[in-house]
Amino acid sequence: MTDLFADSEPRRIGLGPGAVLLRGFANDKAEHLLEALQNVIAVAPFRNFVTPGGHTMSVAMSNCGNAGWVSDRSGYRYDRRDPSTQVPWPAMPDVFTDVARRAAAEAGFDGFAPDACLINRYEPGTRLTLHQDRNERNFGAPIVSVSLGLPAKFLFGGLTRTDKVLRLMLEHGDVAVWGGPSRLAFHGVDVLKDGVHPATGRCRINLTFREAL
Ligand code: MD3
Ligand code: FE
Repeated sequence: MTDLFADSEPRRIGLGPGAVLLRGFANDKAEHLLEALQNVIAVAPFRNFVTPGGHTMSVAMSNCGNAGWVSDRSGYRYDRRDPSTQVPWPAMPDVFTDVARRAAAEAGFDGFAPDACLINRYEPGTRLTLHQDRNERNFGAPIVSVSLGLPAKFLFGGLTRTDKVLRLMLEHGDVAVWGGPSRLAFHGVDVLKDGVHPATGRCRINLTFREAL
């Protein structure tokens, strides 16, 4: 019997200390994730936050869970409510929590209990500049990210802004776990190339799960 995948790329790729990429981990749940996402977005639509510096972010964002990441002229923070309506963020769908917990466990982080999911929508031409995620309460917990739709070039740096940056493509169904010393690494997403994906159309969706509160 010929094994078509015998020499293919590994499904599990170590990216750094505590950082693991699980290629295609969410493939079989992608449709279910996107269906649940529609219900979240119906209550808390995508919007472009303004940074403390006064720039409007090109990536459109929403949240679900007990807390959501928000930004305005006064700073970045987690808030239990959507600032545009003052209504609590929609609950995290079970399929979201399930994928995040299983991926974290696969990477060696048992008991991951995300209370916040930031939802990023990239359209062609949008990008996320190099940054650290440091608004969460507990840096001991990892961040789990799920990529859906169009592929993007992800930039993974070190603990200082000027460290050399690893570039890799994140594709539909890929899940990455960022824990341990990699939890505070600089990272970003290069300008999204135009395209159409059967699952999402002309965009990329990224879910990031956090223990924020
Ligand atoms: C490495 N999102 O929402 S996900 C973010 O693709 C964010 O939308 C990107 O950066 C996106 O803050 C990247 C991968 C990721 C997320 C968090 C990390 C990588 C990380 C935190 C620490 C180190
Ligand atoms: Fe980030």
